[in-house]
Amino acid sequence: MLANKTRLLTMLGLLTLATGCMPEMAEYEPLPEPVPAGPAKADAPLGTDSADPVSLPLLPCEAGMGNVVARDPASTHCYMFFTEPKSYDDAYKACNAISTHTHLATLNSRAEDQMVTAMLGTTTETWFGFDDIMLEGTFIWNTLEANLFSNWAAGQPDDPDDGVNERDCAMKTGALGQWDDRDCATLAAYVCERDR
Ligand SMILES: [Ca+2]
Ligand SMILES: [Ca+2]
Ligand SMILES: [Ca+2]
Repeated sequence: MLANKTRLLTMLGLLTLATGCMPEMAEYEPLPEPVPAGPAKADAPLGTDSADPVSLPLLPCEAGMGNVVARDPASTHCYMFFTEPKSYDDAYKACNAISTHTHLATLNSRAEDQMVTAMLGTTTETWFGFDDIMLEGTFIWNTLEANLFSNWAAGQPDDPDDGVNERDCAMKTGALGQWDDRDCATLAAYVCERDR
């Protein structure tokens, strides 16, 4: 056995001498010169520069699961609607657990609000990320985005501020998906938004 192995190594050595190269044992290639920064980058074919965030492919919306998934073509944000009923707090945590850039949906414009309403089907109670838990009467987005739009149903919000009937979390309600402040402990469907 050992003799066979020695013979094999000898043959390999002769082969190497004959061909002038040894497979799998080439000298280490020197590292390529660093690519100079600046205008030279423009010569690289599109989509090959992984350091450029613009060229990164968009993650598929389906990666976050959900019962209904949609992408807003304008903002590229993904919306994931979950029908499993949760409290506002648990829904908030469930959205945050999906990824760093995912949160209870923030409905910052009429178009965004309507797009999400269209995802809900026959579900008439859905949490999104708007509450006045911190300061009664002052609703803020869970992302702290600017407060530019609201779609309260007639007579809402109607928290009596009596210290008993707390209604601190906005819920999309009814076929139109208009907003109503409700008890945050109420179990309802919820919609998450992934910014990127
Ligand atoms: Ca949003
Ligand atoms: Ca309230
Ligand atoms: Ca209410």
